[in-house]
Order: sequence, then C-alpha cells, then structure tokens
Amino acid sequence: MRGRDLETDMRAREWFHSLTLLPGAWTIIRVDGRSFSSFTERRYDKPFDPRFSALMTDTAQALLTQLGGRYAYTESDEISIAFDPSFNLFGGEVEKLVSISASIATAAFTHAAGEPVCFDSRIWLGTGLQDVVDYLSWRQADATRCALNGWCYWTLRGEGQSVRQATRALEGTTVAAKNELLYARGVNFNELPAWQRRGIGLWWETYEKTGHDPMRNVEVTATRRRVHIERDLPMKDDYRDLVRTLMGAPREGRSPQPTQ
Ligand SMILES: Nc1nc2c(ncn2[C@@H]2O[C@H](COP(=O)(O)OP(=O)(O)OP(=O)(O)O)[C@@H](O)[C@H]2O)c(=O)[nH]1
Ligand SMILES: [Mg+2]
Repeated sequence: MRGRDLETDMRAREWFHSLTLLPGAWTIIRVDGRSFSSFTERRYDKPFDPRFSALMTDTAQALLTQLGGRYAYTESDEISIAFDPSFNLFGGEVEKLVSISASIATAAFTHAAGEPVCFDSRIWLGTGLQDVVDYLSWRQADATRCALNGWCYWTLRGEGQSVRQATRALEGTTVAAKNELLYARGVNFNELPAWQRRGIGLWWETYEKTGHDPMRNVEVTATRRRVHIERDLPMKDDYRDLVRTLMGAPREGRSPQPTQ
C-alpha cells in the first residue's frame, strides 16, 4: 500500500474519533472510582470517612478547574461536572473528553491519596437547563438513598451481623423503617452531617482583590474567581433552585477595574 493511502486507511480506523457532543446541548461528565468498594474497604471508616470525602472534593476541584465546568457535584465515589452549551473543549470530541476527564480524576486522587486508583468516565447530554436540574436532583437523591442504606448496613454489621444477615434485614425495608432502625439506636439520620446525606457542590465565585498597578501607580481592584466548596447543600426544590441559578447565570467577567 502506498504511504499516503496507508495514512488515510489507518486514520479512518480511528473509528470513534469523529464522535462529538451534540452542538448546543447541556453536557455532564461523570467519573466514578473503579472498584472503590474494595479500595475503601480497609482504608477508610464506614459508611463515611471525612478523609475520603476530602480526596473526592480535591478531585472534583481539579476537574472543575481543568475542564472549565460551571458546577461540580460529588457523592460517594462519583463526581459530576456540568457544562453549559457554550462548552467546546477539544471541539467536543467524546474520546478526548472521556479519557482526559478520567485521567484528571485518576491523577488528582492518586496524587492526593498517595496510592494508585482508577476512574471511569461517561457523558450525559441534556436538551435544556431543566434536564440538568433533573440530573443533579437525581444524583442527590441517590446520595441520600445510599447514605441511609449505608448507615443502616454498617450499624447492623457493627452489631455483629454478617454481610448476608445485614443485607437481608434491609431488603424491601421502607425509608421510614430504615430511619426508625437508626433512631432506635440513637442515630437521627436527619442530624447527620449534610455532606453525607446530600453530597458536596463546587462552583465558581468571584471576589474583589485590591492591588497596586505599578504602570499607572494607582490602586486597582481586580475581580478574581475561586472555587467555592459547599458541604451544606440544600435539598429537593431548594437544591433545584440553586442549580438553576448556578447553571443559568451569565458567566462572571474577570477584567481588572481601577478603583477610581
Ligand atoms: N469506607 C468508605 N467507603 C466509601 C466512602 N464513600 C464511598 N465509599 C464506597 O465506595 C463504593 C462506591 O460504590 P460503587 O461505585 O457502586 O462500587 P465500585 O466498587 O467502585 O464498583 P465500580 O464503580 O463498578 O468499579 C461503595 O462501596 C462505598 O461504600 C467512604 O466515605 N468511606
Ligand atoms: Mg465506583
């Protein structure tokens, strides 16, 4: 085969390369820790360990910053990064976005933990802001459900029940009964830390930084951006309102402004 034909033929077999995000769509990238059930088993407190949560939050911040997302949400071993339709990183190439996001998460967590882990990654597409609100509401409901289950399960295990016994005891149990189970053992689920029940949100906030402009010899106030980490998120409709505001608001400017 001639050189040029070989080049074309080989390139054509990068079959998924042309797969791109839908233009104008709202995009969410979700990464999830691979085999974190066994990774966390002996290393972290059950059901929740603030040290593990801190590593996930660091990882979420790295993703939000490096991918330029609007909002990041983390619960358990997963992180969702939400983007508005103006998002055009890597021309929306799916292979790039999936592999780079998994790599950023893997590198950030591994670096912070000092132990190698892997993350997988997937892409979700919405046609409007309402879809994004529904998606994030769905992940938060998952966080609450898993927190209640986790607390019940590990409470029973702590009492000496086997994996099978604890699993069976919780099968088909209602939310009310799970709350009762904990309450009877002195745990009020609604008073557990909000980050365990509702997950953690990260978004950009602006702040004013005053400095000196040596060229003009004047005081200047620069508007800077930093990541806000919210460990006390609202839930249900209040959370939906927060997400709508964060995702729907115009992007914040960053140009320095003289004070006078
Ligand atoms: N000890 C501990 N474990 C946690 C904590 N947060 C999440 N996990 C565990 O992380 C795991 C996440 O579940 P999954 O993502 O469904 O399971 P996985 O083993 O990672 O499997 P794959 O994602 O399919 O590879 C669960 O087993 C949780 O118990 C924590 O704060 N402490
Ligand atoms: Mg996982």
